[in-house]
Amino acid sequence: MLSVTYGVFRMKGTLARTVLYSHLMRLRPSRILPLVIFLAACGGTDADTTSGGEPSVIDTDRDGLSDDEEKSLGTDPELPDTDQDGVDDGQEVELGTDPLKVDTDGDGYSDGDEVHAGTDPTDATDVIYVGGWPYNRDKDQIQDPGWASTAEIGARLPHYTAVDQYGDLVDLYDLVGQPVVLDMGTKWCQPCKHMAEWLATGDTTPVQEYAWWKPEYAPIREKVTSGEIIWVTILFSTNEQSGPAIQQDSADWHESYPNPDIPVLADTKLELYDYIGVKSYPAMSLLDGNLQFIAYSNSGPFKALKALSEL
Ligand SMILES: [Ca+2]
Ligand SMILES: [Ca+2]
Ligand SMILES: [Ca+2]
Ligand SMILES: [Ca+2]
Repeated sequence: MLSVTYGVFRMKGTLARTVLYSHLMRLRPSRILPLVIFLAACGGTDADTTSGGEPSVIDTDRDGLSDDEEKSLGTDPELPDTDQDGVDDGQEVELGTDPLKVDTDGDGYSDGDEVHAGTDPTDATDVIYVGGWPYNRDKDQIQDPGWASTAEIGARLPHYTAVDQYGDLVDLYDLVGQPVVLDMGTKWCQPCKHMAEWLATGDTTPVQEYAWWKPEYAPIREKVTSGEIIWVTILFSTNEQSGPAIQQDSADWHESYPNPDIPVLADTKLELYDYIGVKSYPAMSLLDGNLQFIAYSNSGPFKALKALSEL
């Protein structure tokens, strides 16, 4: 009842208050005009309504909800964003999201991320990435060195977007925060397939035959599964004539070697292929949490695997 009353109080303008007061006070029509004049003289904003002489609409944290409304909702009247999800309490009430829950629809993306990305924070079927990959609201602030920059230790990966196994356009600048493996290969490359088999099943038998494999690399897969690192597989070609990969290749690869934690991207414009300067495959590099190269290679997985095992 209290919040309904305040909801009325929050209606803009003197007229709304006049209607309310005249109703509450059961005024005769002849008394309404003096009341309009009195309320207008009192200032006419919606923050100074009086009832019984007490201030009734105070919004201490200026989040659009009065302190009393916040009391009834259970939100903090002195904190605009009670659940710290990036959406102020007042806006959450307007959107229909829960001001006390970071991820209202439980789809893995916070209310703030969904509002920023433009997906529906109250619909669990509307997600930023079907694959559940991370999202970074601040990605526009990352300094992009551009494709003319050189791939080398310490350099940041240029801003790269590519389509994944589900058809989503993945922005690698969303993946800041943890090390990122760039595992580049082709769909006919045998060692790439064997690596993917290991990543899908956890069985190291397919990779043990290679000179680059060491038993201490086996726990790397656990780090991928736990989200400690993000392994990104990038397919750049569909055939020996180096035609660029297409989205169907990503979908097929994921079907053959499913690992729910690995985005499989198609380098449809050969942007990453040219930037890395791939000479043989798999060509694996490792980026740190700021997407800067810890290990760079245009030929083979040796350096990245070694760096990964030393993380
Ligand atoms: Ca407030
Ligand atoms: Ca919030
Ligand atoms: Ca929320
Ligand atoms: Ca959500």
